[in-house]
Amino acid sequence: MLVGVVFGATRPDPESLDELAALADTAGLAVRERVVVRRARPDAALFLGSGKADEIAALLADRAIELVVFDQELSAIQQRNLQQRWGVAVIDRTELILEIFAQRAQSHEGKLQVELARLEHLSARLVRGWSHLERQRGGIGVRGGPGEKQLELDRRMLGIRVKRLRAQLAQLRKQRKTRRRARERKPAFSVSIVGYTNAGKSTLFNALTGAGALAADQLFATLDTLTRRLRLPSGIEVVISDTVGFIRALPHSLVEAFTATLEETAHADLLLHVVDACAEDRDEQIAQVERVLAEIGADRQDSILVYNKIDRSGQAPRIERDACGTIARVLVSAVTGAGLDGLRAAIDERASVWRDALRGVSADATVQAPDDRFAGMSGEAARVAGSPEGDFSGSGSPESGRAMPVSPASALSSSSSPGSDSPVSPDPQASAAVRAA
Ligand SMILES: Nc1nc2c(ncn2[C@@H]2O[C@H](COP(=O)(O)OP(=O)(O)OP(=O)(O)O)[C@@H](O)[C@H]2O)c(=O)[nH]1
Ligand SMILES: [Mg+2]
Repeated sequence: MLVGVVFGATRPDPESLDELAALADTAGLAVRERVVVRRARPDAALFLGSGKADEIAALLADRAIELVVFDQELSAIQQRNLQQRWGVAVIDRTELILEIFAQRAQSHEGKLQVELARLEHLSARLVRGWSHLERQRGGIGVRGGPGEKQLELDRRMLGIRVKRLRAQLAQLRKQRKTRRRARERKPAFSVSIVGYTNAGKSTLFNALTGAGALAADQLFATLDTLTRRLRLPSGIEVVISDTVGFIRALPHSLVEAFTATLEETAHADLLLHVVDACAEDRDEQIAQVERVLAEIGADRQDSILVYNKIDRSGQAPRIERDACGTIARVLVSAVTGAGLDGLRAAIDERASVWRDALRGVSADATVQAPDDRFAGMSGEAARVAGSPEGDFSGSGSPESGRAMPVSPASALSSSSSPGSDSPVSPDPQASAAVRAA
């Protein structure tokens, strides 16, 4: 059973549960009933009123329903109370999405990310349940008790596991960064396909690259980023990636857990924001995607809106430019192929601008790239990246020459350790040079 609660004067509309129903379907659940109720505000104990809760209880028994999914987020207490009252499992939208991600995760990294998101979600609820107990305990005036001990234990175990997962993900992230650096040494224009779930990203990716990425009429069909090379009409070769879809109120723990994978998106030279042109809440979907992009730091990227599925809306393929003549929107159908030549030309146009800018940079030997691109690079790599060699050796002062291999952080911590008389302790001048570097 799907349950939605609308607050205030909004009229209850069963169609507001369409997306939740699609999510439930994706998770492999069969939806028997939809219930939408109106309330002035959520009830602290039950989320809905007790009269309504009893009505639902009767319906649950009558139709032998085993699971209730709420469209809104429930507190741990509301969830527990409802489960006890109804005798069936009760979850909310966030938990349903987490469940889908858990079913879908394929790669090692994807699995770690989903587990982390689940644990984060769980520990947030434990903390909430905990503060509730604390308030009770204050009234009774007794410290401790079995409930408290168990919670404390659970919380500690969760904390340990979360820490371990974070460390593993950080390691993977480092490897990813190294790979990205290697790519940057032989730079290729990178394109990321982003958009609301089910907008047709994978279908478009396949149509452009001939790859066999899974495309299905399901939410979150894609979880792992897939990357292919694509040669454009002008001969420029670009790297293009299909990514996980976004959704309204994407659980924050998921966005956080997936930041590492989404980071690739944040580094792309161009975003193709795919939009289902026929979706009823199309503009809302665009806004939601933009919100998540901002959250992962990818909102300042160069982007093109790709209105997909025009075979359904009956529009003709076309390219639209803004007042400055920059391509802003391309209308296509990934299924029929209409407008795809235009899209390729649009990517080509952006990639050409990028290539010309890059040529300008490599022609100008005095241009300096941002510092972090050189961190940990050998002199050889730094040269390849187009840096003036003199910055790293030879012409610098003896202090700065000696100081280079020391990272600023380690130099600072060793010089600040009290009573350190170690012979390698850097002299103030050298560490100042490090700090300056
Ligand atoms: N009519 C029509 N359907 C399309 C078009 N592009 C994609 N679809 C359909 O839309 C559904 C979703 O397509 P996907 O490519 O899996 O969408 P996605 O954005 O990758 O979705 P997720 O990975 O689940 O976030 C599939 O049933 C596709 O066949 C199109 O241009 N026209
Ligand atoms: Mg997909």
